[in-house]
Amino acid sequence: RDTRAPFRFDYERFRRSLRHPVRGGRRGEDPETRARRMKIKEMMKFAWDNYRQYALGKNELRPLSRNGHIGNMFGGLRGATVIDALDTLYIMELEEEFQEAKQWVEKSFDLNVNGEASLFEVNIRYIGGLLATYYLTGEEVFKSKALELGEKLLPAFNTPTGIPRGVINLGSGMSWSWGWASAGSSILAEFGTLHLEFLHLSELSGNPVFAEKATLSLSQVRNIRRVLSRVEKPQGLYPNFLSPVTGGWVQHHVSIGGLGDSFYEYLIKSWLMSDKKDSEAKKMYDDALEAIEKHLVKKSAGGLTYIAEWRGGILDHKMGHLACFSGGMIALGAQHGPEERRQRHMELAAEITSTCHESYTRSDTKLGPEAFRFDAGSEATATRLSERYYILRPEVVESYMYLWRLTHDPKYRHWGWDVVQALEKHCRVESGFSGIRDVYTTTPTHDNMQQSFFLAETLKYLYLLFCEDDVLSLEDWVFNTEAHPLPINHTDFKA
Ligand code: DMJ
Repeated sequence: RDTRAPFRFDYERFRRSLRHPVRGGRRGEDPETRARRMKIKEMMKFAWDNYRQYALGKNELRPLSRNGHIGNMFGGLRGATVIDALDTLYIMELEEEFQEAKQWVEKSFDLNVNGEASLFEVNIRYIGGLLATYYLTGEEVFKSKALELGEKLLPAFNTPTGIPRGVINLGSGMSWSWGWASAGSSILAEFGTLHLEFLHLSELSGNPVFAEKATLSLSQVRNIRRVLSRVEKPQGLYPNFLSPVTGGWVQHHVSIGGLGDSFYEYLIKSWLMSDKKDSEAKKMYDDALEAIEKHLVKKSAGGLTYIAEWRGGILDHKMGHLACFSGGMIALGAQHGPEERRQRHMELAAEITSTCHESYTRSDTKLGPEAFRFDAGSEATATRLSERYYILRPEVVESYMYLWRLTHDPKYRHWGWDVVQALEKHCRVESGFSGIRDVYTTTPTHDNMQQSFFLAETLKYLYLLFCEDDVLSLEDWVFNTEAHPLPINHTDFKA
């Protein structure tokens, strides 16, 4: 018989451990900054109101046909936009809208579903969104839903190596690899993007039955590290496909963009979230970045710094929009360590961010394409028709936000404001915001989709760019890869 008293997370103590009020408290900004922030808040309200009116309970809004989209990424779960929007609504003090979203979670968010979900997407959007909203508000409903859903993800780890497979049936617990991933492999950016959320699931588990599982979940993510540190890395690089059966690489494609991206992000953020105690994560990040600098960072003929992709030793001179988060990540990681390294990394971060900015300014809409290249005479522009679209992605403004916070160079706010204006001009339609099919025409066709990450990330990062630094301070929070803030564990805090 277990006689231990059930664990209860001490929320009040946690709040006292924060160094800044979550929504900030500093004053003194100029009227223009405030007006710009208010404009972004209005955009969020517009995106939310239209979703609520036409698509509440579906996963995304289709703003042209004015209906909802469900898709097949979330295994029957609904309300991806609600969960992704919660913390942004809260931070922006859209109180009424936050209450609407909360009520939907309380009354309609059903976890008893039976469909095939992406472990990664459910983790970053649903678990991340619920955890962040719990930490911001202390409302139990968000914690209990996060824990319940977290438990449903655990069977994906039942593989010979403990490296989870990408797809899980949330009802049966059966899991398998993506059909498109070579030879039944798992994806680096997917199994490498669980650590932050799973640590918090562990931390919060109050129910002894769940605690047992959560402890298990903690060891599951630790095991991922173990497998990765053992496997040989070609030139110190991490390929994107790994077999969950043998623990060996399946294909030698390396990318800091799609398929690889957030694995690197979660290494440096795991270290920051642990109050700089998780030195294993820091070392893995430092080593990986060193290999990236050595083998993938290049300068174009026109002087633009970019990070190429690597295919079995051959460079592909291409950067995806997704890879543009790396400016922010490298700047964040540069704050620590010897001065020479700090300066070199801050420069690299600024140069990459500037290249990503160029990919925006060189288009007719002033929004960036899905991928841009540095070959055959092209410099930061898309060369293929299939790469000219923009789906409201956040990575470029994410880097502006970090670079602004870490340098206070006003150009980042100017660049961010240019994006706001371009979004208003080309993506705002009568009933929401839509992606566009070609950034190189001023009369673009809309894709009829308001992605949930537009509310979770793009609008949140833009808003934070025009906030004082104590709103979701980087001293208290790390953002998960869907921009959901998770608290740093202040180990020196005495109650
Ligand atoms: C988001 O879901 C996350 O930022 C993820 O890490 C990458 N893709 C989208 C946004 O582009």
